[in-house]
Amino acid sequence: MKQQNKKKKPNKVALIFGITGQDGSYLSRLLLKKGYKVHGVKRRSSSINTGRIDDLYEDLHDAKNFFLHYGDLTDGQSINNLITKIKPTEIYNLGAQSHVAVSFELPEYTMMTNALGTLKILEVIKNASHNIRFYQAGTSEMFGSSPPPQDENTPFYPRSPYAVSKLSAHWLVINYRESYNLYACNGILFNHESPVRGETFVTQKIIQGLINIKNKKQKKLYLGNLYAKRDWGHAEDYVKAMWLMLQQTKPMDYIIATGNQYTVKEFINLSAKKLGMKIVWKGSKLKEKAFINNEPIIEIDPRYFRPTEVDSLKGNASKARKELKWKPIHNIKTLIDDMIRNFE
Ligand code: NDP
Ligand code: GDR
Repeated sequence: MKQQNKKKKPNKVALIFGITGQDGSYLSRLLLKKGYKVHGVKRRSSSINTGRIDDLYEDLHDAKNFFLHYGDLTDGQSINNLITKIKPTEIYNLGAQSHVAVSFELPEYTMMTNALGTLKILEVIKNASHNIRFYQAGTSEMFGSSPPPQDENTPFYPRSPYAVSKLSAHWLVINYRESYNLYACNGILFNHESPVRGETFVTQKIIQGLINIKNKKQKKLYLGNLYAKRDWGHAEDYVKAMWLMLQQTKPMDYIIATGNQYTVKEFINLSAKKLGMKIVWKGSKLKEKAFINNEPIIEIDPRYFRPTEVDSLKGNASKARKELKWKPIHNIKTLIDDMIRNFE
């Protein structure tokens, strides 16, 4: 009788670096739903940094399937200790200094975390006594100035310390896969957003700024390059692709993108329309401004320009659609709706 009442233990154990970030919070939810034990690595910080997963932790306290541990990608010993103790069957490396503009200010830290951090994980996996499948969070930034549409065969031309660090991690994954026969995949994900997107990334900054202006809590929004083109998807769709990559017979690298492209200015226009804000653009270059009732609400601040910009990204995810059967459910409009709904 006792035996019958015993719950079946999940045999899949995931370890997520970057669990406190946007993607970490979506991926945790997905894996828990699939019956995984989910372990996550959080950094020590002076104020609480688990806001995106706190509800999850409380809700699932009784389920005993969700665990947080202190660690850091710059601390090889902590990575070794965690992997040895937890014995994950899958590791997702989403941890990174992920802000492109900040990487110009913190190039060394960005390389240490994003490139060397990945190397440290790969070394532990190489020496582990059991098989571990590995997902590396690669990025469309690695294509940099290679013209769109970008796919798995497009040459890389990174344009920031962030992109260089991610490209270094990308090649480390390939090299460890070929040298040591590891099941390790690079997901080359194009921009993806959500209601829990960091506040300094342009989509969240625009939506938050417009809502604050509408509610008279803020007068103006200052932005940089309005003409950069991005292929924006929804994080909820993109974490499914991460999981799918680790469920195949052979490890491969995949592009994940919507195939649609908008400028930053178009993203503003779509968001303003959804919010019922009638904006009018006037002027050009640094003097370009958006007005409501002749009051300027958006202006350019050159401080937000980057030393080198990535002008145009648009991904071709045909390989993932065909081989992984990956299909996004969101589009730009449902993404914006979702991000706005979060403030209601
Ligand atoms: P976030 O910036 O939201 O999250 C990054 C995560 O990494 C956070 O949990 C952060 O911790 C953690 N982290 C930062 N530095 C370290 C460190 N030294 N040691 C351990 N953890 C660290 O990024 P996203 O969720 O948006 O992205 C996830 C990954 O995917 C990142 O690697 C990013 O570069 C990559 N990527 C993202 C895309 C996107 O459009 N979102 C597109 C393509 C790739 P803390 O919360 O304490 O800061
Ligand atoms: P990105 O995203 O650099 O593509 O990297 P971000 O939202 O920061 O910038 C997108 C584009 O908008 C322009 N821009 C501004 N950007 C910010 N952050 N703030 C502004 O005020 C502003 N004004 C204009 C930028 O110049 C850029 O062209 C994101 C990150 O999530 C990376 O980790 C990830 O790898 C890539 O997406 C794919």
